[in-house]
Amino acid sequence: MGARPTRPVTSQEIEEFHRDGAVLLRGVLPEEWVDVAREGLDAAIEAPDMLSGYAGVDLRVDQFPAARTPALRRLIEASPVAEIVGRALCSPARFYMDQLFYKPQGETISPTAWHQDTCYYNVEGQDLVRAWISPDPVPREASLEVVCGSHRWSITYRPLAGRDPEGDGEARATLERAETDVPMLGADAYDDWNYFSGVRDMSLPPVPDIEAHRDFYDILGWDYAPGDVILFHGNALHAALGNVASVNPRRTHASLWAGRDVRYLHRAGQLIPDPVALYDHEPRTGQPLSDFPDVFPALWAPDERAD
Ligand SMILES: O=C(O)CCC(=O)C(=O)O
Repeated sequence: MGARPTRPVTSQEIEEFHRDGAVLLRGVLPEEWVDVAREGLDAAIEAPDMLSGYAGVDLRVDQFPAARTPALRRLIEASPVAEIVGRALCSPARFYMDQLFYKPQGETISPTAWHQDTCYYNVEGQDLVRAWISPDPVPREASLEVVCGSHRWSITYRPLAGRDPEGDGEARATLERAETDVPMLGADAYDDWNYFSGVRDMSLPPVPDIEAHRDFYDILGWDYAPGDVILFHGNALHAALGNVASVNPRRTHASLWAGRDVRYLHRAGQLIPDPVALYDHEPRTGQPLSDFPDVFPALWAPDERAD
């Protein structure tokens, strides 16, 4: 069993998460775990690997940083994050993968484009949730935003981060650079994978231009303080504001968790590779993630028996 949250997640907060697709849980992560997050993020930022890349000017994104960073592994396996997620889902919390987002301090902190997470992975289901934490204070104008209720629109959008490489020269240049500059094909399992594969499924609709029509949408956002956890649904459209000065870096750890109904779905386009250990299982579309407990362990369950 992991460490306990500073305080219980309330039934109102759980209701808010399911209704809106996102909730800010104030002060649920004990300070010692904020320190572990900081230690892990700093270590991972110092040591990029073949899946580290840039999703914009000064926006570094790493995939699976906990797999190579002991402090982040501890955060996943022993911190209260699994319980917090499980309580929100009312389900066992199965760890799927994690990412880090690093934006250095400076005159203009990078924004993150509007996107939805589910379409980046070979999974589908209603019980997918992100736990977003930072050891840094993040004011509303540089923090995460979510389109309220968008997790219930039943639409899977096309990656990449809402930008269409067919019509967007900047996005295409980023992808081409990623293909040539980033030596990401280290693990055999990733030999067939590259960033272009994620945008090949042109049957998916592009993300609407939310930024240009902000007044039309109900956009949630918060002033974030270390110790808070933002939970948001895998199908929810989200982004982060930027283009403001920041005196501190914005180091973020975002872990993705699956509840009972999440299944493997082999997508025509996949921007983020499967966890490397999954390749040995040759998963089939429709298989529940609980078929692969060694790859996706249930780290918390409502009755304390990890199923
Ligand atoms: O922190 C950010 O800027 C983006 C986070 C994000 O897209 C995610 O956690 O899925």
